[in-house]
Amino acid sequence: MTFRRLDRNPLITRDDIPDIPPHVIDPSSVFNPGVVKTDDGVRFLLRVQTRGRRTFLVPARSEDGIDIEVADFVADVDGLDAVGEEVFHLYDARLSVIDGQGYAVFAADVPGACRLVTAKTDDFERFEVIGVDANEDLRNGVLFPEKVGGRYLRLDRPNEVDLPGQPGSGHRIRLSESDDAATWKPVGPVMAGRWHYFDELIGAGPPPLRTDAGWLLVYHGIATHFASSNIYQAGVALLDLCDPTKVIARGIDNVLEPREPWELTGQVPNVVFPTGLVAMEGEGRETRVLLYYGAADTVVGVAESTIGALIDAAVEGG
Ligand code: BMA
Repeated sequence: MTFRRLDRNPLITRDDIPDIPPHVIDPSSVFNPGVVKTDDGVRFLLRVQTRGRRTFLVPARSEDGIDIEVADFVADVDGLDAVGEEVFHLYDARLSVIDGQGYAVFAADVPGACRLVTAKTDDFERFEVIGVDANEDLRNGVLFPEKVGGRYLRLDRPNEVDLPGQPGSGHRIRLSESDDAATWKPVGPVMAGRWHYFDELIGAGPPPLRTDAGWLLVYHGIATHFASSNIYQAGVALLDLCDPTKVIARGIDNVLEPREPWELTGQVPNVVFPTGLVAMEGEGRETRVLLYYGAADTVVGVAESTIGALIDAAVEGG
């Protein structure tokens, strides 16, 4: 078993979210957290959904990644006007620190599409928009935690697949690059969904972690079962350190799938949606990692593994 769920699950539920009038009062759900380890502990940006199905981003922090202190305010995002369209929801933040600077990449639902919005931050509480991919329908944008070949790199996921009655989805993860983390251009495809198997539709999960074996990427894979019931799982792959369009290995099996009652039932059933992967104590293959994920679009779950176990899961049968 690659991931072991911690006993303290679900880690964050709506009961942990304080009322923040007038925005957040007795919310419906908290899920898909952005997570990053900083010099100042583990920082989170929680996706909180109200009973009006409005989305607010609430910061949280933790020393050990488990005891979480949730802020009593919503995060500020300045400069959203740059999107140039009405933004219904800003969500599924992926957080990074690159050369000491904090970043977030958000998905932004606009009429008929989804944009990626990149923002800078010094405290993971206030964000300033620096770039918008205005002409593309994309989701699941994640930054690499360091520049590669002098450039910022990002994994993103074009929304090219129509699901009946649902927002656009996608079946390929792409690499993009940037000189300034604001304006992005595509480099090439990284990996595609595998029809008939666990990961028919895919998207990057948390920002990749550097390992000696390559960039360790946890991604989400969706089994569509002919659209009768979508099952969201987590898969793992290794990308070449110098050229991440090259997939070194990719596991055949998922490494986490909905099994617990709080993953199987909720606002959207059968969903584990990984968005944070943090290296804790230890060295090399023994490094302990914590995976944070939205469960059933209702709560936040956490599971632990090691770098070595995840590399093995990507390589075995991959
Ligand atoms: C995806 C995204 C996620 C969500 C998941 C399951 O397409 O919209 O934000 O958690 O579906 O509903």
